[in-house]
Amino acid sequence: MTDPNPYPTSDYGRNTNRADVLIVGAGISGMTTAIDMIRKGNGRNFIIVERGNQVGGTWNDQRYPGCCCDVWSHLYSLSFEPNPNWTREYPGQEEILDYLIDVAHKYQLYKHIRFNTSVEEARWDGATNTWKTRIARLGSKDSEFGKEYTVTSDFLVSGVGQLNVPKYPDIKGLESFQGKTMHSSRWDWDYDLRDKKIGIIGNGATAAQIIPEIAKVCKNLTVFQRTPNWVVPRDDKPISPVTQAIYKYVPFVRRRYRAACMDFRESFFEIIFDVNSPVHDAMMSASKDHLAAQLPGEKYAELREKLQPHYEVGCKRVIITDDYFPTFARENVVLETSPITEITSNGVAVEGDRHHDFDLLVLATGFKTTQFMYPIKIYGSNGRSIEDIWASGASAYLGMTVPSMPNFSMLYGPNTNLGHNSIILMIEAQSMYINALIKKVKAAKQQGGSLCIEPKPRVVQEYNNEIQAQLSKSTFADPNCNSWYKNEAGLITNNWSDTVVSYQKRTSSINWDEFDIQGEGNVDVGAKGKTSWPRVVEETQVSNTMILAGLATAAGAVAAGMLSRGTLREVVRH
Ligand code: NA7
Repeated sequence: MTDPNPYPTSDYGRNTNRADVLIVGAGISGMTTAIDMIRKGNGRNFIIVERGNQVGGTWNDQRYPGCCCDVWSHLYSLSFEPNPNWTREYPGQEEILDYLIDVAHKYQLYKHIRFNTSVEEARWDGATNTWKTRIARLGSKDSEFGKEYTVTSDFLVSGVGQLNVPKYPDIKGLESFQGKTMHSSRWDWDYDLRDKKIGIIGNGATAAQIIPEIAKVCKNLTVFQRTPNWVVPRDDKPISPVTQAIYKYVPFVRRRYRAACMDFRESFFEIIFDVNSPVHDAMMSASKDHLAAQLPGEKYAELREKLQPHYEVGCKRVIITDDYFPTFARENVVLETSPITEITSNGVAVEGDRHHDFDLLVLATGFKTTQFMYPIKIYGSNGRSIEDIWASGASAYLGMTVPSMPNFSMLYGPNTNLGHNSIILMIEAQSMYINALIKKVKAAKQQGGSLCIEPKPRVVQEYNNEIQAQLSKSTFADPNCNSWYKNEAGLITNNWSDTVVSYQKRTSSINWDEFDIQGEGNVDVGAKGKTSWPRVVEETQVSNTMILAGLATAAGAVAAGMLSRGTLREVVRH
């Protein structure tokens, strides 16, 4: 008998483009989902498509000077891939990217990833219970094989996140500027900043990192601020080689430190959800004191007034920095608060008939955050588009699943962003939940069937009513400020409404009654219609006092043991 398939092929058909799971995006979300497939027994039959040329998602895109994370490095890492070697308390972009590249290598993710590849459109095929996803080849040689192809998968995962597509400001004349223009997330390092006149539009978390760096080298810098931000001290410092060694060889200490970081950050939740809490007041005072200390005296009174926000703290992302305010004391830096009227061929005009000339215009104007999945077109059961489902604002059950979108999940989707803690904690919880959904679809396939699983619209509606009611009491809802957390209608589509721990608890089981499940092979994968798994416990479980008491007791027991052995030896000797 002749072998019908004499050439070895990969499970995740490289040439046939057939896989159990298609993951869109090789950032932290896509990587974590893929790694959990491997770790949780869902196999390696997955393809990851990535528009960029490297893993890392936002950490591969944000290459601007000064780019770093505003969450401590030991908390901004995967719980199952701790990194004792972080060199600073707050990690820089390149160090985070290095970490993610190492993790991708460790789990051999590169062989699954197709870089320079863009998802154009995904359509659910109800006849076969599969997704057909149209992929464009962006690389020049690759596209000689054909500009597009289709991947067929049983499950589709979006890991594109919320900070993926740059938002260019809608300002008259932007196209007419003849100098160099750069969006912050598309930095051109070949452009020499020395002796240049630079304008930067925006003063959010990104601009606050760029401004101190470029001010040091450019001729002059004008910062266009529309709304001031709450800024608090950062207190970043290197982590010494000795401390790194302790974290490496005494992992308990590192875990303890991470738990302490987690506890501290979780306590910040009250700043946003209880304006009467002492921690809310403390945050406002810390910010005001920071401003007064960094720009002191009468000389800077006018500057301080311009930089002082007049809305609830937490409504916009609080900025954590020590070098932002002092930059405005530099001779070569100007804070421009008059509204921009127009961008001209050689600069920016502001109200009051004034004009600033520039060589470079930096657009630190954020991302298209409320148009989740943009610009990918997705059509679910009966051809219904996600745009149609989200006509009045994006929403998803637990931020992951969407009615009429079978066998589909998102990470870092609607209402899962945090104002107070590390997003990686949320992503890990989502990845485990999504892997439980994938497991059920795979189990049906192994039985020779196929399933179609989507959340019940009533469940999703009730869930959204609940979280929106909670969010309406938060500082995110303050009508005196706009932020990337809300859509144009003012609906908070981006942020989670509670603590990380509450999200972890809520997403550590699936109640299958909450889903419409159709098709053959609906294998019971859990007890009482529910599948559960342990959440990743990050917070402190046992107090330091108890640990010290435990250590004292243990030390006492050891000492007593040694003493009695010594006494015994003495007895034997005599
Ligand atoms: P953000 O936080 O969305 O900030 C965008 C900034 O750009 C903000 O200061 C805006 O002013 C300003 N902006 C946007 N459009 C305009 C126009 N048309 N005119 C003037 N100013 C404008 O983006 P970032 O990149 O800083 O940060 C995003 C997240 O990335 C951050 O929170 C971290 O989680 C990482 P506004 O405040 O709206 O008046």
